Amino acid sequence: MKRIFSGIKPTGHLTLGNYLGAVRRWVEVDQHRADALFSVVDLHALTVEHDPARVRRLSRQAATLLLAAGLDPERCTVFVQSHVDEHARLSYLMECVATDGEMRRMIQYREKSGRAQASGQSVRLSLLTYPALMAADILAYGTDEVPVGEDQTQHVELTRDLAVRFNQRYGHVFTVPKATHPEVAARVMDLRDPTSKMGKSHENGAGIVYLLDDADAVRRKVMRAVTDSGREVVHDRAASPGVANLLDLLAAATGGDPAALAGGYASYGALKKDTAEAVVELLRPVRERHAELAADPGHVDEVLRLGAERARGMARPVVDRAYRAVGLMPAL
Ligand code: AQP
Repeated sequence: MKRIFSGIKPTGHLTLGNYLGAVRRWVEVDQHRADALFSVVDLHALTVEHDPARVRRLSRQAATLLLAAGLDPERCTVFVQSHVDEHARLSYLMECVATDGEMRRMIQYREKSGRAQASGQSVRLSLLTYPALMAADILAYGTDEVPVGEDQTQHVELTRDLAVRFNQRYGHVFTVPKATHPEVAARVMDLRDPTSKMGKSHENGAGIVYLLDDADAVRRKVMRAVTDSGREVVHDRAASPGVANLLDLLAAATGGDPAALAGGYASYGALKKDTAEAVVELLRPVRERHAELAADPGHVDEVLRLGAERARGMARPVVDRAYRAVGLMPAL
């Protein structure tokens, strides 16, 4: 059976981008077709300035939302990254295989370090080495596939390179994984700035639909989405990114094809209205189930405890093998 691993960072409230780009497919497809692990990758949240209490709160909320969205702990493993020491253990070996140059080439590093510097913050070393930890997350489980949004493609490519390099140098230890993406909405764009992705850590939330937004907030954000000065509804990401984004969202929420849907609209207003209602209906069951689960934190804790136990059992032999392969002496 195929092994799948993917994760989500508790750097902010989960967004519609996270849902359509990743979580929905984990729920509807991945957990049924493979031995799948899904993790709240909290160590990654420490690579930028953060409030410890907020990270803790968001980690629990993210785990609760994954269950609310439909991940079934009977079918897949849901856990928190920092509960499984093997991630940090293997990350160090990945740093010993990776080069400084390939880390610096990562788009996410360039963007986030640029943002930190622009706001007068120092850039954490862990932001640079982040892809080594992400490679460890994936490789520790002998992962075949990594279902992610398109923004993560470069990191998965680097993971592949590191796995191949490690295997060539030290003998075969790691499965070489590949990234998979959803067919529609692999990149959901910010409603107010449709040339940049909808990201949960962005400061201005006006263009971001959060999974826990109520129906009125969703409607308000979609109705205020930036379109353009034209009138015609066409699906053209280069010429009309805001309109294309709305069509992508509508298609992802209703199951249609974005270019075909465009033909049914004579105005941006009507498109926005239908998109808003489709998103409200898409998120309604997730929000309702989240409220039920949040009222029973003991249940979520137990799911995470069992998930970490299972994940540890899978990762430990792989990481021990990697430690032996590079020449480290086994513990006595
Ligand atoms: N806008 C998006 N469209 C499609 N997929 C997306 N993903 C994230 N945003 C979009 C996918 O969701 C999964 C988990 O994402 P993450 O937690 O690793 O990243 P993030 O939500 O982008 O988090 P950050 O820390 O808040 O980053 P920035 O600063 O960019 O906003 C991944 O599979 C991701 O592809």
